[in-house]
Amino acid sequence: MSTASSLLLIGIGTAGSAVARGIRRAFGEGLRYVLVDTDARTGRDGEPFALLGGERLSGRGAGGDVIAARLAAEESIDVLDASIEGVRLAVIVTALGGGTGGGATLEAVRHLSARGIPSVVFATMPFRFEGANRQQNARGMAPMIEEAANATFFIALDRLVGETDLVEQAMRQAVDTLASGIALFWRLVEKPGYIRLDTERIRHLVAHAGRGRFATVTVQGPDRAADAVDALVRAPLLAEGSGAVRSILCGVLAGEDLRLSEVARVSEGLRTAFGSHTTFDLGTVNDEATFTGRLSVVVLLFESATDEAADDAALAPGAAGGGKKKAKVRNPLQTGPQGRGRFNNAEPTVWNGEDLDIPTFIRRNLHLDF
Ligand SMILES: Nc1nc2c(ncn2[C@@H]2O[C@H](COP(=O)(O)OP(=O)(O)O)[C@@H](O)[C@H]2O)c(=O)[nH]1
Ligand SMILES: [Mg+2]
Repeated sequence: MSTASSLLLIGIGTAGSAVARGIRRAFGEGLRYVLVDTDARTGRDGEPFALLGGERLSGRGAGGDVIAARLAAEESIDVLDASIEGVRLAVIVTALGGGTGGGATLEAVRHLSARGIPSVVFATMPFRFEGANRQQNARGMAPMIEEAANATFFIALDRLVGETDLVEQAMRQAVDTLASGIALFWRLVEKPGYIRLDTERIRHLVAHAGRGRFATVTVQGPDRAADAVDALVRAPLLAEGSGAVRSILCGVLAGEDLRLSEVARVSEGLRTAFGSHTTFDLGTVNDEATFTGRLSVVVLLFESATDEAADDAALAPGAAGGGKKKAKVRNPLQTGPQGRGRFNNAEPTVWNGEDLDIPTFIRRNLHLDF
């Protein structure tokens, strides 16, 4: 336990696990992670893997059914306990729109929270071409995940990838882009340079962060700091979102050629662009082998909550940690009605005698923190 990282990566579902694998590849050795799925095929030799719903689904997966996945996760989420010893912060990567990513993420977050482990969730939202059911399915889960997690990033795959013709290519590109971005975040925490942002600091920063936006950029050349700022200011993933930015978390990754003036340029540029009244935290990574000549910047923007007073209270010293709840959260994606109407357009499904068009939390009288 003493040598294990206190930062754990959790990939949930098929696509979530693919992204987690990509992060691990991009980061290199030493990243602590576990893959979680209802589908036994996701677990490969030598990989840490936790099977959810072994009894209920026999390792066959949830077949794209969020509710089946969620029930499976409810029953068996304790399997995560074998992977979380000494963990202080969990980063979850998941893909909404299918079954397990959507259904099991909420249970995982709640389980971790109950054990005092805060979660940062990176969740992809389906491509438009995947159809209305998947979109709706994802939008139904997003507010609940946002409410339960400490910090959430909803990443629209359409925005991440842009125009491509081939589905296969779009999917692969999405995994690569997201994985390399999150791997930079990992470097920031695990391979600190002159200005350190370790797990404990990040844990504190994200404890009450709420919904965030996330982007990375890599540039080179004589004006690389200014170019990085320009690119980030124009980044579609940072432009999205409705609320004002409350805090900025920024990592500058470079080789030993990193100049103080470049750090200052990035920091000033981001504050000017995204809000001078924000909390600003910056860390550096000096990785000569990988970064000499190049400059990468990873930016996490967190939006203000609807209730300033509650937000201030939530940020008070000592309030950080798992199990917290922000006072109020808006529908993160502003996508129309919440609650009962959510599955209206889904195909009717009857399973084990239950009408699955009625959301589980209504059928089962579960308490949700809306
Ligand atoms: N980036 C990427 N996304 C995928 C891929 N396959 C599926 N997705 C996305 O992930 C969502 C969930 O699909 P999947 O992972 O198969 O479902 P799950 O295993 O039940 O969680 C889909 O709606 C897509 O938006 C893939 O290969 N790459
Ligand atoms: Mg799957």
